[in-house]
Amino acid sequence: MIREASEKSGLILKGIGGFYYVKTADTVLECNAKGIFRLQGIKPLAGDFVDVTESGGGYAVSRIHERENSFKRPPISNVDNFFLVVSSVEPAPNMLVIDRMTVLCEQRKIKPVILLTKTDLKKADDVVDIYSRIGYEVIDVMQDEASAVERIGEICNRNISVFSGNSGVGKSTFLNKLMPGLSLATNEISQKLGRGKHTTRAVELYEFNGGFIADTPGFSALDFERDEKIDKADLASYFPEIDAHTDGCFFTGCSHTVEKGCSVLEALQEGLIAPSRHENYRYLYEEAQRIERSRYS
Ligand SMILES: Nc1nc2c(ncn2[C@@H]2O[C@H](COP(=O)(O)OP(=O)(O)OP(=O)(O)O)[C@@H](O)[C@H]2O)c(=O)[nH]1
Ligand SMILES: [Mg+2]
Ligand SMILES: [Zn+2]
Repeated sequence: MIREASEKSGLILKGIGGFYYVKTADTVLECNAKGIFRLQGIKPLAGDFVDVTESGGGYAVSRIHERENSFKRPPISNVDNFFLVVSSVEPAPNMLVIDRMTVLCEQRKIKPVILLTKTDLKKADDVVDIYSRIGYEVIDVMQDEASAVERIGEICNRNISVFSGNSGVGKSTFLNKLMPGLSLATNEISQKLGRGKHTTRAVELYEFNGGFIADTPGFSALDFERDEKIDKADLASYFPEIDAHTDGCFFTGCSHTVEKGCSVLEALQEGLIAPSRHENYRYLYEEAQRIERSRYS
């Protein structure tokens, strides 16, 4: 949701090297952050709505208004729409990365939208099937570019949206199509590494359709360590199609991974749940369990 800026309050468009660029009602101010944030272990984020005060001849962020939500990767707050950008090839879809991201969105009560790129090079019907079946919107941007642009315009109207995904999937490339004149740097895939080159270096919000869209640095599958806490007891509720089948389980507290009389496992057998989704659920469940154990031992 876009909040109304004043002369001394506004939205952080970008934070880099200890500077924050705050869009107030009439301009963009380059600001430091007040020392109090560091003492409190809080870092202002792109997407934060903040108050600004004059400080030592310049400006400083003096208060961060309450966040509706925030992500660590990409570092951004107050997200309304999360576009998970997935390319069919270079890099090929990594279902575990996709499912980690959908879980983080669901945890924040955001329905992710999958933006599929590079289908001019290779189709990705499995991605379309798996994610549209569970109720996520999948937009193949190469299938019909004009209607993709129109649909994304509708979704992004007057709110804050983010483009996130592996390095090299084409986030910046598509944002350039969405906002002609933007001219974001894009880069070829490294032939040697077979992945993107981390061309985009910082999260940055751009004005679009009465709201803002963020381009973000890509991550690689290896980047995910344990920086996001997921409670294993809640994990099933972050997989809509698993959540829909938990009512009939024989055991209360069923983990839906191995139990007898598990209605989720039955649904999996019947083909109602995609094998990759359940496999990743299991993986994330076991990971959450390991993390919980290491925390309490
Ligand atoms: N054929 C084809 N190439 C694409 C498409 N989208 C992006 N590319 C190419 O993919 C490469 C990487 O695109 P970028 O837009 O830089 O990727 P990015 O996701 O912004 O990457 P980072 O900034 O590193 O996270 C560029 O060479 C693009 O031209 C597409 O739909 N089809
Ligand atoms: Mg980029
Ligand atoms: Zn179960």
